[in-house]
Amino acid sequence: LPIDRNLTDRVLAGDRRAVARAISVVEEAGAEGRALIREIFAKTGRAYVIGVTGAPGTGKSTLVDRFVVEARRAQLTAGVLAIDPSSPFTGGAILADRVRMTSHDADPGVFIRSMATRGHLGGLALATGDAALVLDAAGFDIVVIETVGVGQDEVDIVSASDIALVVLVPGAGDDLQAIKAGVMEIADIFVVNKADRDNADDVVHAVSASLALQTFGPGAWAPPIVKTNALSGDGADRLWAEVERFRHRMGPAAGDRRVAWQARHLRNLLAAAFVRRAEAALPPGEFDRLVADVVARTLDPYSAVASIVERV
Ligand SMILES: Nc1nc2c(ncn2[C@@H]2O[C@H](COP(=O)(O)OP(=O)(O)O)[C@@H](O)[C@H]2O)c(=O)[nH]1
Ligand SMILES: [Mg+2]
Repeated sequence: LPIDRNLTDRVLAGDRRAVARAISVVEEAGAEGRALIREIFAKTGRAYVIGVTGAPGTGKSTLVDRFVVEARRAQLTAGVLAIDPSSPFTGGAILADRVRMTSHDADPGVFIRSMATRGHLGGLALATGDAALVLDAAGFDIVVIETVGVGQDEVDIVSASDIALVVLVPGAGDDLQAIKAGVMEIADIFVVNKADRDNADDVVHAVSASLALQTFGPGAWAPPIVKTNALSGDGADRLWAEVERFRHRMGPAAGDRRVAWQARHLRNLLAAAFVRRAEAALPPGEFDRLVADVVARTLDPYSAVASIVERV
C-alpha cells in the first residue's frame, strides 16, 4: 500500500490538521491506518498516557479540562481523546466536546478530539490505542483518554494507560460504582468529584473502606483518594500532584506494565490476523458449512477449529 509520507511527516512535525486526519485514518482500522502506525511507531512511547474513567455525568470532561490547565502550567503539552458514547459516528469529523469550559482552541499545546464509541471496525480499544499513538508521535507530552467505565472495551483502554484515574461522585450507591464497573482493580488514583456536594466524604469513606480490605505489599502503590470540584477547579492541583507522584514512584514498574500490556496487545492482533488468514485460506462457504455442522451437532466446535488450523 502506498504510504502517504507527507501525512506521516506532518504528524511527526506536530501539524494539527495532519494529526486530525491521521486519527481519522486509524479510526477506520484499515490497511492505511496500519501503514501509518508502522511509519510513526518508532517515534512513540514518549507520551505519558493517562486513562480517566467513570460513569456518565461524573464530570470527567470537566475534570480533564482542569487537568489540562495543570499540565500546561507545568509546561507540558496535552492531547485529549474523549470517547463519547453520545456522539454518533461521524466518519472522523472533529466534534467539539459540549462541556468544555476552557477554550484551548488558541493553544497549540493542546489537542482535543472526541471519538464515537460505535463504528470502529477493529474495535474501540484498538482505534483509541492507535489514536493515542498518533498524539504520542506528534509530540504531546501527555495523552489523556477519557472513557465511560462500563464495558470491557473501556477497561482495555484504561489498562493500556500508564496511569488509571477512576472518577466517582456522591450519590446513591456510590460505594459500589467502581466495583460494579470492574474498575476498582485498575484504579491508580480515585477521584471523588463534585466534592462541593454534601455527602462527598461518604464516597471517600466507602472507597477507603474497600481499599482497607486489600493488602499492599512493600513498595506497592496504595491508590490515594482525591476530592475535586471540577466546576471551581478545586483539587485539580492535588490531583496533578498525585499523578506526578505516581509517575515518579512507579518508574521501573511502569515498564513492566507496558510489557504486560504489549504482550496482550500482540496476542489480540495475532488472533485477529490469524482469523483473517484462516478465513481467507478456506474454500468459499466452508466456514459457514462448519458452523452449520456444529449447530447440527454433527461436528463439535474443537474439531471444527482444529480442521481449520490444519489447513492454514
Ligand atoms: N456540582 C458539580 N457539578 C459538576 C462538577 N464537575 C462536573 N459537573 C457537572 O456535571 C455535569 C457532567 O459533567 P461532564 O464533565 O460532562 O461529565 P462526564 O460525562 O463524566 O464527562 C455537567 O453539567 C458539569 O457541569 C463538580 O465538581 N461539581
Ligand atoms: Mg465526558
